[in-house]
Amino acid sequence: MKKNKSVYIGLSADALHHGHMKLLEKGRQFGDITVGLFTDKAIATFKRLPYLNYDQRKKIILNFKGVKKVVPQNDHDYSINLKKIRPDIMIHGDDWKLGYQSKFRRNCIKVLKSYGGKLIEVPYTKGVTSSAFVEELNQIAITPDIRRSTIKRLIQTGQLVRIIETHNPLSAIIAETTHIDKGGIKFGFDGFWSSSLTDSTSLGKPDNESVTYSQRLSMVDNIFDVTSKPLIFDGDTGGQIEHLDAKIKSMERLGISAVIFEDKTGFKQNSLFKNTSNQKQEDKIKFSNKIKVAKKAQRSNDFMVISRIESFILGKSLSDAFNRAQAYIDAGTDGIMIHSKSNTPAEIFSFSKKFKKTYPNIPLICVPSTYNQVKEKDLINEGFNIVIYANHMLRAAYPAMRKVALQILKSSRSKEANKYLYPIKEILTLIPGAK
Ligand code: SPV
Ligand code: MG
Repeated sequence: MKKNKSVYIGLSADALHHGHMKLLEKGRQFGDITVGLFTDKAIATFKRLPYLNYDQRKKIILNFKGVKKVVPQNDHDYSINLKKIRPDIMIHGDDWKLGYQSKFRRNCIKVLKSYGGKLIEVPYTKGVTSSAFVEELNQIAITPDIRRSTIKRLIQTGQLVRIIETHNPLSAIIAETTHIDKGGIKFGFDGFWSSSLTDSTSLGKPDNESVTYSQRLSMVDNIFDVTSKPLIFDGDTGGQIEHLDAKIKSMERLGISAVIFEDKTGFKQNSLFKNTSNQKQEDKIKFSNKIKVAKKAQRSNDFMVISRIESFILGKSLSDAFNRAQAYIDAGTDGIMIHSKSNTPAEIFSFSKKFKKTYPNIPLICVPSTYNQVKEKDLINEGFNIVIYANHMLRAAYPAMRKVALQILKSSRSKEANKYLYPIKEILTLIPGAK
């Protein structure tokens, strides 16, 4: 074949290895290569957020021999780009014959055939995967700056960001490493929630701001020592306004991505208590001022200050919640968390409908603890950007430990509790590096 053909190759180009070089070398033999570079969103839908963002990856791949052009590959189905670009040749690894990619292969073959294009399949390079490489890279090369920026990047992909509570490094390791495969797509948690409820409970204290930020941030530091995912910090009321500057600085320095302040005042109690008669919502203007001070304090571009609206918790109306959202947005907040302790999602959906009409681009967050029947696809339909599973790791651990303690007392030995326990052999080697 003469060397003047147009060639299309789809790549993520996040962690390049010799397998990719094989594809590019093959492409060069025929002519100029256009790389369909997967966007951050496209990668995030089937794996995790790439280590490098789109523009960084584009710069690298444009410098490879034979690559003349880079176009965004927005979808997993290359056939959409093939229709537009009509390359003479498309090159792909032969691994897509099986599994969830096979339907995209069929679509591509159909489109190529329609205008006389050709598909060349290169044998898949075994023993090296970019995903494993990126995960390893994240473990050794995560910096506070990179970690901090991740929540914003995740929101920008347009996917629902899935956050789970972690109250210590072990629960965070579980949150980071637990994945399932649903039809070839990897599902896991995108990040951690540092909950005032579970941090306080782990320390045997009530959730009333008696545990200090310093105590809680040192736990976050320990969590960050052994994980790579981003974290959203439950900032309670934020405490004294004069201390906000220092608190925001400490959070940013650690690599926390966002803080959520709740619009309550006075002696703070957990919002999920049945009786809220001694809980008081902050004045709208005063809370807006708090948000302004917090936003002014931040040093980085990517840290987010999110406002949590407690109107529904305190039995107030949708219009009260919405007016507050408007005021907090005017004050510069980066997102709104609408809280509810209703046993159905109707309340938060009434808010999201109104909110997203006026503010389609302001991130909206919910915490489905009491209305836990709600499915993520419904939250997506209602325009939510982040879901926080706010207390589940600790609520799982407590009954498990209590059951074992009771069993040992009942049996006067531990043999009967064995069925509830992780084997000694496994616990010894649970943490990577243990010998
Ligand atoms: C927390 O997890 O501490 C929260 C959420 O603030 S809630 O407990 O629902 O108020
Ligand atoms: Mg809390």
